[in-house]
Amino acid sequence: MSDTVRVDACDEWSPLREVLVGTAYGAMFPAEDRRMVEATMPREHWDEFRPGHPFPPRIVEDAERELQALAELLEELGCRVHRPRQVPWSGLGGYSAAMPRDALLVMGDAIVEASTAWRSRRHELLAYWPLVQQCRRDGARWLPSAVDFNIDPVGAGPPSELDDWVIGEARPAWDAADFLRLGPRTLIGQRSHVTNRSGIENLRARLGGDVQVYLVRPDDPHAMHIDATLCPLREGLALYNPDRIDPAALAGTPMADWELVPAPHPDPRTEPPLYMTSAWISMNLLVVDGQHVLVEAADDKLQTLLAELDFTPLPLPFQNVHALGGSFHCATLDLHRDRRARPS
Ligand code: DAV
Repeated sequence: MSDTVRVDACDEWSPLREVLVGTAYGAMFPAEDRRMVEATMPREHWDEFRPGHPFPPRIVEDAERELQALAELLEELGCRVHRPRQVPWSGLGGYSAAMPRDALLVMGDAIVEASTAWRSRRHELLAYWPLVQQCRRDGARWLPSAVDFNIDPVGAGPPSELDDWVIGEARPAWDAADFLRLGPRTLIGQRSHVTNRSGIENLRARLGGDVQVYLVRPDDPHAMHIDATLCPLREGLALYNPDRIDPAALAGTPMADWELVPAPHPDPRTEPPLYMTSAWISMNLLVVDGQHVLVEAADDKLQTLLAELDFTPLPLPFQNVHALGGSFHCATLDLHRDRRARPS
């Protein structure tokens, strides 16, 4: 295999060839403004989000084992796997490099740095920088964020901008996980507590006029990231979150004529705690190719549904990664999906 990193991915389902898998190393509770925490995080865990507070070491260790097992499984399936550099987040007021999906968006041959709203994420690129440099050397386009991460967009803006969202327009803000790729010229995304209007304009401007960014408005007062609301499985087929979105809300987008299947309601659970997400993190799946889909080992209903839809679910324990804020989609970043390959 050549050492060259290939960056070329413009959907969520073509056969995955090269991928970044996050690391739990050094994960800290992100000490964001209390208003941001209250807008986006589960109420029973609000007090965990304070400066200098690491996630429980046992959860971090177990999450790292789960991520390592994911990396090994993807390698067995023929993917080349990269891992982030280990960064001591405690000294940087940082969060983690467990969720590379939020910080970087790969669209075609471009890697776009998100203008993350959370100030705890302002140094996150340190973890991905060696890989980004290698990608640039090997021909990928690098589109850095030009915004000043020191400006905190929380609460800053006229009240009209803050009606629904905790951030205003003090600077552009967007997280990559508020967008999904549907083809070489198509993204679908949402405004949220971490993505503002100027952030969407900033993303559009950096991608250039060829790429259309369609917006949907899920019914989710805590909206932060779209990847537990919609989950494309293949061209023309997606799971949707029946608590958050009515398929009618996709009118006017390229998903309007897709087959949309409601994801099964997740079973409630308490251990390890879901500090940062709802139980709908269950539908944050990673499609490996036209056949294989990664799904949490305990999510039986989802595995049954995927089998009914003619996929082969690949069950893997991942609940400690869930405790850090995401599942298989959040914890990975596709670098290369082979659009020309026939689904295996
Ligand atoms: O509860 O909807 C979504 C995914 C986090 N990256 C939630 C969390």
